[in-house]
Amino acid sequence: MRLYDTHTAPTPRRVRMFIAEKGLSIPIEQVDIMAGENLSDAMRAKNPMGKIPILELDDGTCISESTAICTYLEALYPEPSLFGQSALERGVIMQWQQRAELYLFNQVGMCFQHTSGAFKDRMTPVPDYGREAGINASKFMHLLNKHLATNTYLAGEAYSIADITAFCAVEFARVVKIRVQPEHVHLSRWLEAMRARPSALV
Ligand SMILES: N[C@@H](CCC(=O)N[C@@H](CS)C(=O)NCC(=O)O)C(=O)O
Repeated sequence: MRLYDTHTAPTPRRVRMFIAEKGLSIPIEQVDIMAGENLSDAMRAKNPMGKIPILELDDGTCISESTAICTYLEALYPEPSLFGQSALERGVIMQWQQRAELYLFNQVGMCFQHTSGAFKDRMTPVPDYGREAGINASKFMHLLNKHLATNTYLAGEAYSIADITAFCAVEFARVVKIRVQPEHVHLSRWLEAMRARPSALV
């Protein structure tokens, strides 16, 4: 097994953190997305979407989409569970995973891509769209702060993949100057707890 990774990018970080939380050791190959290495014919043969991360299995099968990679690893290595075990746990965790991905992670990503022009060699930035996405991300951070007033982690008492997704989004949001606000005491408490985990350093 091998993970194609870009160390500075937030999506592959989600998979690196997941691997660290599982206590796994998977060889990593760096791909320079700023230089467009992810867009080569060889990389597109592994992921036609031209995105990183990609998990390549020993038989050459490639799995991309970070949640799909984590789903595969969870099935192979169920402990510690990061997707939940009971039907209720799985449902609640996936609910927060989807919320964190759609309303926070993707919004931060769109804000970055459309306001920075970092990928203008491969897309047409629409700055107004990027700014709107940034506003959406900020709104979700307010919602998350309220939710974390009565929940240790996103899905309740158990740390899960939803925390990893939200954490990588909040950390990357600083690049587009979206920050946890002083009044976000609950979000700050959660953020510090996330930063204290060894997986935050990979
Ligand atoms: N939905 C995909 C998103 C992957 C993605 O957008 N990766 C970014 C890095 S954070 C990328 O490879 N960007 C390079 C490009 O767009 O050319 C996933 O969850 O894996």
